[in-house]
Amino acid sequence: MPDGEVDRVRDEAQPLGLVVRVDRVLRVSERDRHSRAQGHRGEATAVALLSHRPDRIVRVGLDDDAALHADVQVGQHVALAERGEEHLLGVPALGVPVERPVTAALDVVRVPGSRDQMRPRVGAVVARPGPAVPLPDDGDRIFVVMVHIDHRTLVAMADTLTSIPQSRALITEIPGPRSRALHERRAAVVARGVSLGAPVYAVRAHGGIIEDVDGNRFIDLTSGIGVVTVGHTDESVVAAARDELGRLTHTMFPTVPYEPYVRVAELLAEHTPGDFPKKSVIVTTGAEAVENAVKIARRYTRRTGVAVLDHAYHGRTNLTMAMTYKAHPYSAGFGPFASDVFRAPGSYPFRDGLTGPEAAARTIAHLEKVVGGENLACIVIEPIQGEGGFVIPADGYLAAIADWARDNGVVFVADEIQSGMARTGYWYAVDHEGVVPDLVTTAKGIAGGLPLAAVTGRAEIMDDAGPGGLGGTFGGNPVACAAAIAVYERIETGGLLERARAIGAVLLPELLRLQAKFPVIGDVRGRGAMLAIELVDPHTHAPDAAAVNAIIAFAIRHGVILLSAGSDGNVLRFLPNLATSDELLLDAIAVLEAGLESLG
Ligand code: PLZ
Repeated sequence: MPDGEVDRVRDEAQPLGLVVRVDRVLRVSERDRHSRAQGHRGEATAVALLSHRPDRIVRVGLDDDAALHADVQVGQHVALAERGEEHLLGVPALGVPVERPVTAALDVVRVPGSRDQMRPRVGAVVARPGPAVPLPDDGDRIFVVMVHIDHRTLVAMADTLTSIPQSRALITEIPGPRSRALHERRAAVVARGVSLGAPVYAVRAHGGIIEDVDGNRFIDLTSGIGVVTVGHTDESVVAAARDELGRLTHTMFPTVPYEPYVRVAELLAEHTPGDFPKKSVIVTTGAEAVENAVKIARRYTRRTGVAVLDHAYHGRTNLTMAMTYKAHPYSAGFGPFASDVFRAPGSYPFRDGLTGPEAAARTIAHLEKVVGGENLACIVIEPIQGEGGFVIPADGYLAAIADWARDNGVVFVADEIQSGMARTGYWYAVDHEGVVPDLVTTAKGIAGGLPLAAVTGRAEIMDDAGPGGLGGTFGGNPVACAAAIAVYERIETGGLLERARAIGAVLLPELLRLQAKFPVIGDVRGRGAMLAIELVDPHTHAPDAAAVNAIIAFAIRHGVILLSAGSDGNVLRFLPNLATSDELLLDAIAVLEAGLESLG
């Protein structure tokens, strides 16, 4: 049987109608559930262990649930892992035509707790009495079915059980037919200004792998631009978000407050650099965090000027467009722009050859000339520039700028939206330099994929704005906060700072090896799991964006998703998530090497 194909040959021949092998656990989203039959009856999810033992139906229920002893019906609602099929529960397609009564569940999972806490997960299955059920990692042993239990709604959990083999697999040409069909639909209704990276449409993801609608599996070296740092669909993050979703979806914190927001602010205070009282405002997106940082600094200093650097990226809102370096595609034609934004040259060692102090002197001299330190509310700097090409300033640059800012009463804002939250092997990239900013923006990696962002900093600066001055409807949504709390825990207890450094230790030597072999690689740089190569003409050092684009196109055809960066588009960046195994990383390097070879 080809990889991943579902064998449903015998599913009607067996007493339980469930002899179906699947190659992995699948997700059943609300949307995909067949609601006709059980809509009015409530539904529950059970997990059937099919490991060549079609007689085992596992029911999941509360410890004190009398219904566990009642009959169940395992019916049509068999969730089948048809490769790439979103429509999981189409009854006719399954060839299980009639619901059949089942005399009893043959195995019972009792989950302690009250009914509204019932969130059965794989962990619950593992905890059942009897032989351990393998975790879904091996992908072909656990299977999700829907069972009816009278009028009870015991609510289901199937999407927790995501598991995708951690390997590349190319089933169709790239893009496959389903991706192409989706692309046609998209072209008719999605604005052209929303760019298109990979030409494949994702349907699920886990660990370091994204699976597309055609069943192809890709090694993801983008992490949604550094967002799912703890790994795709990390079990504890998904569980925390799901729990909170069912408990408290939204109140708006300034209207009716809740604990998870406070907890996230505590965690931010604890993990951002600096040993002084800190406060936070939690918002939803990175650009919003940057806007708020500027707003807070302006209010505190009673000044208006904002300093930013060449190659900076801070967002797409009106103010952050003005702060972002590159006009195309980010700001051209979208003006007029916010005023009082001043741009200065930064430190780009590969291109300017300056030491940190030299580059800082240049930045400072420029700012003093064009605006004057006394007119600046803040200077906003990415400690490692993200979209700008993973540019790491030369040693001592950030410290010199921070000193100058302090001496001039300028608020030093570190935009750590891409470089923060364990990405570089430290909580924040400034930690590498021992530099302590006044304000820090955090977003992307903080909530495992849910939208959450924050400004954190010195209490006296943060508190200058009065009640009502900061906030927004969705800022610090409870579900995103719950996910963020789980992310902090995963980073701390899962050794993920170390893992980020280990990823750097695996990838950097490989990239340096490739640099020695391919002169098109002008520079190799990065920290932890934030790495890049800059491609240039070997003779003139002119940026070679065409080579970057060719490699990205080659990589996707071979099952690896890569991303470009850089003001000249000539940087290939690597942002693997921290659940990506060394094996996957090295496999991706092999594809990169073949891509470089294909340049000829
Ligand atoms: N500051 C340092 O990296 C977002 C954006 C890519 P938002 N970077 C990825 C794109 O094409 O939109 C980013 C960042 C830094 C601010 C932002 C903005 O964060 O959450 O996208 O608003």
